[in-house]
Amino acid sequence: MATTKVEPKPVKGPAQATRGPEKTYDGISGKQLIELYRLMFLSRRVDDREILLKRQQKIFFQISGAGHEAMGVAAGLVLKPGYDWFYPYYRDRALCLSLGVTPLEMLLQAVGSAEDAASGGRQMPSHWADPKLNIVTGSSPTGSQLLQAAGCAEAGRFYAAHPGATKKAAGDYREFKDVRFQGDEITYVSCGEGATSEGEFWETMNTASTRKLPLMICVEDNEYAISVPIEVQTAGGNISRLVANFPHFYFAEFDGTDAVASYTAFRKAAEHIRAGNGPAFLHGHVVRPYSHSLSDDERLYRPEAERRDESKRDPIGRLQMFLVREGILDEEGITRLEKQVEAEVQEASDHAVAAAKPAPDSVMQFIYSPTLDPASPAFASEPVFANPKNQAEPTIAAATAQKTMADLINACLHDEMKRDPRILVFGEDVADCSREEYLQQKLIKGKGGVFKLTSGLQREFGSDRVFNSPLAEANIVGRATGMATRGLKPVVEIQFFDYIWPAMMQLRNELPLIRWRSANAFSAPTVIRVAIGGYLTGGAIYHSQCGESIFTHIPGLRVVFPSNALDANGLLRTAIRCDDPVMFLEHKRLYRETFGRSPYPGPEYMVPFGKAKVVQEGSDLTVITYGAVLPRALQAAQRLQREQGISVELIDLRTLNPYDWEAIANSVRKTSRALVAYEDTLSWGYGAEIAARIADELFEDLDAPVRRIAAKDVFVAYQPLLEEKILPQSEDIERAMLELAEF
Ligand SMILES: Cc1ncc(C[n+]2csc(CCOP(=O)(O)OP(=O)(O)O)c2C)c(N)n1
Repeated sequence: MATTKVEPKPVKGPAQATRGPEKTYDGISGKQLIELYRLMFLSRRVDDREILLKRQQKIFFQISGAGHEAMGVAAGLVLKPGYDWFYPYYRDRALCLSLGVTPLEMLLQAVGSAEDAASGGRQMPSHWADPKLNIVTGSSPTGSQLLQAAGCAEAGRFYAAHPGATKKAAGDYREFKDVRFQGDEITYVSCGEGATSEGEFWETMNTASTRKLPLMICVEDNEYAISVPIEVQTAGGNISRLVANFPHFYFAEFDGTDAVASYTAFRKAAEHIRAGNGPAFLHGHVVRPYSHSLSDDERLYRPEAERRDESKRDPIGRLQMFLVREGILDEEGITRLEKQVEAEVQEASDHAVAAAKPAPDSVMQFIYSPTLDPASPAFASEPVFANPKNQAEPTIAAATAQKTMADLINACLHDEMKRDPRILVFGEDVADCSREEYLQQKLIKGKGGVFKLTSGLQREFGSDRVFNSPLAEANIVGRATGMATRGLKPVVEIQFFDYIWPAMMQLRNELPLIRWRSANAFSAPTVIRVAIGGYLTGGAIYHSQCGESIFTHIPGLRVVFPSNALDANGLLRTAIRCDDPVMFLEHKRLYRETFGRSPYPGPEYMVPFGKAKVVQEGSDLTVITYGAVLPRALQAAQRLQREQGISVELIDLRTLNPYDWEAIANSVRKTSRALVAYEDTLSWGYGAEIAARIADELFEDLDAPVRRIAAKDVFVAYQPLLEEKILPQSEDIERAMLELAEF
């Protein structure tokens, strides 16, 4: 159902006679002002209707856009749906109505209907999404949208500079991505003044400024974040004052309850951005007449007098008075318009309340791509090692040389970047050299990552595709998410697993959820390479951590953990070509290990996800492991075989989500004994889940308890003697194997 536009008759009277029909208000015509008023009133009425429905228990949550309407319609008048991109805050109902979201669509989300195109009943009301209008699925964390919007703005800029990258290609994620860009499009993102206290807000300001992004950051300041007032939130009580020195911005601070003043600010900001001058920061002062949400009662912390004073600034009352005063619309016209809006909302509400509810069985849909399954045979290919006989003499050695895991990850990145112009690599220190001229003048060799895994990528593919990020992990993951939403394939690096935590909001609540929470309307397939693990003799507490189970616990995120060079190459290629977010864990100790080296397997080698490798067949017990424990377990198994004649079947999981249950079950059915070996702390670690499932589903097949061997429940200490005691060593694994075999 489309919103019906009313055409109220403008009042005829002295005001119009003297000013004439052409009078405009900073370029807005009387007719446009009437339409703005209609949208604002419609927005308020949809809020009121939701409040009624909540009281009738027909919807389950309500948060209003009341008091913010003038800024919303002003932005809507300036920006273009389906052309510009939008990351609206939950109070942006009026903006979304202006862009073309209908009252029915809003109410379908409120009732949680199957017909809710924004989320299929998965998200609360006011969590906007519409792929046709370029309104990107939003969430509830107050600041995470900002960094994603920065990434979205960067993507548009990238496509404008590299239009060839937009072309579709068969056989990988690109097949499912329609990429659109305009060249001068703006990305709009908004938040409340409370959300400006989040680090992600400041990270976004920083990146918008350093990269001169076409980003419009809009702060809707109603002076309260639930019950916390502005003076507690913002030093000095005014966010505009604090951000005023960020270079390249257009700044405006204005009365956000005044539709014309708001329009002026948005119009000028859009001109600045479309001209390529950089981002804009728009700070509008608004009001919040309806408490924070229906779960809040502001009378508990705001006295009557303050609320009464604020009500005088209600944007709807203000515009109504303006229309009458200027002779644009009389009382009768206003009444007629409002009646039409009421009827429209009533009709939408009746429809929404009767609309189909989602099928409970649909809950598992769209956690991952429904069209591209990285566990399928499409992602299985054989390595093509160079045949020394076919090689010219000097290259024989190079082609057949045993390469390290670091070499083959680097080779995969080179191959894939060559194949796919949409791949962007960024992170801390990943570039060869941010100061390009040093590279050009051949003054330096280049860095290419603290472990050199990205070495030479910037040199080969340029600084638009390979660049350093600021030292801010949320910045890396948040921007990558925004870029991936626009069809790019960011392959980003988190320098040390130990420092991934600033990105946790993005990793837990955003990236892996984009597809599910939008019922497949959006997706953000990103690869996050993370250097992980200990056994470093000196790595200590903050350079040795594991913790993979924290990420396998996140629905929507694939987790990969290779143990050798060949697997790392093939699994990384699968990670890049698939259409899901992937966390690619690279064990630092394995980067340059002699164990598990391999010749280069060619540019098409892929290992499917969820397919374990039986590293050694055996009959007495099964050991399930992955990562750097694999070579230690192999050593232990070989010793046991030699010295005690015990035959161990050793399984390398290779990917942790999905994981190969079939391989585990087949082996345990054969050996009747299972040991899960992992490097992370024992309790609540990844192996606990595997052990629980074996105990549950293979109980009848077992001749012994399911055992685990892992690190002690403590952080890894610096002194090698302590580290050795804390992490599971080959001898510990051997002892655990022996005990289990003898049980
Ligand atoms: C990261 C995060 N912390 C806490 C919350 C709970 N919460 C929801 S809205 C809100 C206040 C937001 O205030 P502000 O940004 O000023 O926007 P307003 O609601 O006033 O428009 C809080 C604390 C949340 N959603 N996200």
